[in-house]
Amino acid sequence: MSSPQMYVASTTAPVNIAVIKYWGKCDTKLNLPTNSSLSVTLSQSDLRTHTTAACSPTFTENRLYLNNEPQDVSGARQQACFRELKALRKKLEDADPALPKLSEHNVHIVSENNFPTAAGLASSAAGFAALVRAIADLYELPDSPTDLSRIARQGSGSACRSLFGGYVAWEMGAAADGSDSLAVQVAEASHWPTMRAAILVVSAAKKGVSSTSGMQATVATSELFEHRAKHVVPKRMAAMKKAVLERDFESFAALTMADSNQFHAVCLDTMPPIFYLNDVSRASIRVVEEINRVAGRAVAAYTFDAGPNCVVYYEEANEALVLGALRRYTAGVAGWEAQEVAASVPEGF
Ligand code: 2P0
Repeated sequence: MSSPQMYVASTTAPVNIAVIKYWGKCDTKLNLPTNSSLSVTLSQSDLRTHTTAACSPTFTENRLYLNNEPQDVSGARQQACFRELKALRKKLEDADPALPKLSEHNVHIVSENNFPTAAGLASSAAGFAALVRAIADLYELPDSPTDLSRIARQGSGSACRSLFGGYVAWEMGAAADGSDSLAVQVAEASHWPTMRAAILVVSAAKKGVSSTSGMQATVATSELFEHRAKHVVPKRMAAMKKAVLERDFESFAALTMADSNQFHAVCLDTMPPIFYLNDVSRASIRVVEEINRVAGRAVAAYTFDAGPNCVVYYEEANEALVLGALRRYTAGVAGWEAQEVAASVPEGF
């Protein structure tokens, strides 16, 4: 008797770091955001999730392992991804009866991050993007990254942006069913080949307040948040796209730092307040401000997500200046355990 066939596909997905931040949902089930956002995808050689998806008629349930630990797959987010991808596969099978009926099998997923998980380093973004891409490859789906971004978004909002390299916008959309809330590439990484990012890992510990619960508390309690979503972000999205398309680093830097600061101000305006930055994060802001003051213009831009780790964008020509100053100043900060990752932005994929 021949053993039942197992189908396998592997992929990697990169981390993205937003320069215009996503924070707040108007639909928690579909992960529909209250504002659009824009991110830079970082090099996969430095930060990525590697994921293998397999299916077989012998699998009795869906399973997911992350860094060798079994994960709960009964959550609505994972279920939404499995369901939508299976539905797309089922369409292919209905159109071509010769195709194996993979949509009828359970899937096993094995994922591994090469960076701290849930420490505000966008692990859920790379994680869900890799999960969706791996299953899409397993099912041989012809769908574009933008089509798949609608599914990845339901796993974790920021994951929709990790299906592209380079500079990526998540357009919030207007449809109640989320059909136009998706990621589009603003520019390939190769459009701005001199862009660099350094990550100062202030803490690899798991964050105290998850993004999902933090943003819900913000939506419920912060007035500043409403002003930001309605009156600030739309203008910044347009200005950031222009800065990227024109490779205008000074505008890119000013917008990036202002948006990080406003996101953390909105966190502080939440009741009870959310503190993602710590003393070391604030020290790194001062270092970047000092680098720019001495340079006489913005040559470095800091940004922080839902955690204390600092990402600094700069251009290749200023690498010695920016990394040298960061090393020099941070060496004197008590409690600093920064490991620095110089991560170039990757070629498009
Ligand atoms: C961002 N962050 O744009 C912002 C900036 C954190 C701060 O996207 O609930 O993990 O899974 O949709 O995507 C983190 O939020 O939240 C995030 P869910 P997600 O990158």
